[in-house]
Amino acid sequence: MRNAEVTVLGLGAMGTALAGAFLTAGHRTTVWNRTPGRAGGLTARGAMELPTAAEAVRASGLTVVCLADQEAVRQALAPLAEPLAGRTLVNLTSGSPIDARQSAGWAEQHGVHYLDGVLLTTPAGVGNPDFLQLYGGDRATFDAARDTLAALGDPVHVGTDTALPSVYDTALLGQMWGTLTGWLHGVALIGAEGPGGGVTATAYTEVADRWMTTVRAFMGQYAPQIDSGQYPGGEFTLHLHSSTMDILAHASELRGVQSGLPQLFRELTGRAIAAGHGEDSYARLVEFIKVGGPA
Ligand code: FVH
Repeated sequence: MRNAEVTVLGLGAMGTALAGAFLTAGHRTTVWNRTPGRAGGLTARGAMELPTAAEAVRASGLTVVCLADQEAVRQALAPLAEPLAGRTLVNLTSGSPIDARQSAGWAEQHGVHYLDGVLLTTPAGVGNPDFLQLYGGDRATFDAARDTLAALGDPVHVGTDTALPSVYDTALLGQMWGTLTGWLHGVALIGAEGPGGGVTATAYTEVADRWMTTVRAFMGQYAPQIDSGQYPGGEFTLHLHSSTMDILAHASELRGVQSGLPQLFRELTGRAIAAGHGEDSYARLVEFIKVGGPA
């Protein structure tokens, strides 16, 4: 839907990028910022800056709020219940699942259609469909806003629970840190002096990037095992994982690499094998990661 009306509350680094992406997509964009004077580049591109948040909200059917934190959102939204009533509010401010539920409760109380969302990118990536943006809330509300939100990237509805995007955000960041730490361990290991060492990070990463295809294949194979609770080990059992982990630990020790990862891998796998699951797949370890899993 071209030339839709959209309002952006907050012109920090992220809010400015959001408003810019809406303008690039051809949407009539209204902006407001607590401190005036932040909209110069945007008004030069056709954005309308209004002096109060209430006037800005009234200018569009869809408002996106992206402020420093959820306390700022609460402060900014408090006087906006009446102008927001019947309109759609999308909250792209970082926060906890509890924050999301509280904002959704406030919105419902005042007849505001609400979506909570996360943008898994920095301002530079806003508008790039390769970067994830996840939304939680009423599906019809999402469908109505989807074409406008598509200006920011590729919007994905993860469910009607408004707390979901926040949990996805932190889970995916945890996956990113785990993957990057494993990659850094590999860079340090193969870059260290010694037989087969001294390889540059760039050279190693050309191979490591191709290896991620295999890692993704394992994720796709293990997800249904986790959902079913059945973990057939097939050709790669925890016993085999364990023996190859010993090689990683030994090589890391010899080369002075100290990420703590070999110890973590061996501790987790050791618990599962001690509990009798040595013939199971690596996915069995989820039972030892989950809250309340076997100690
Ligand atoms: N920047 C990033 O890379 C990350 C990417 C992922 C998402 N985060 C989250 O996005 C939210 C905004 O982040 P930001 O980088 O745009 O933040 P700032 O540049 O510091 O701008 C903050 C804006 O918030 C306004 N503000 C602060 N307090 C209030 C308040 N009480 N009432 C109204 N507005 C408020 C501030 O206004 P001003 O100081 O200019 O008057 C800015 O517009 C954030 O949740 C990140 O975690 C960014």
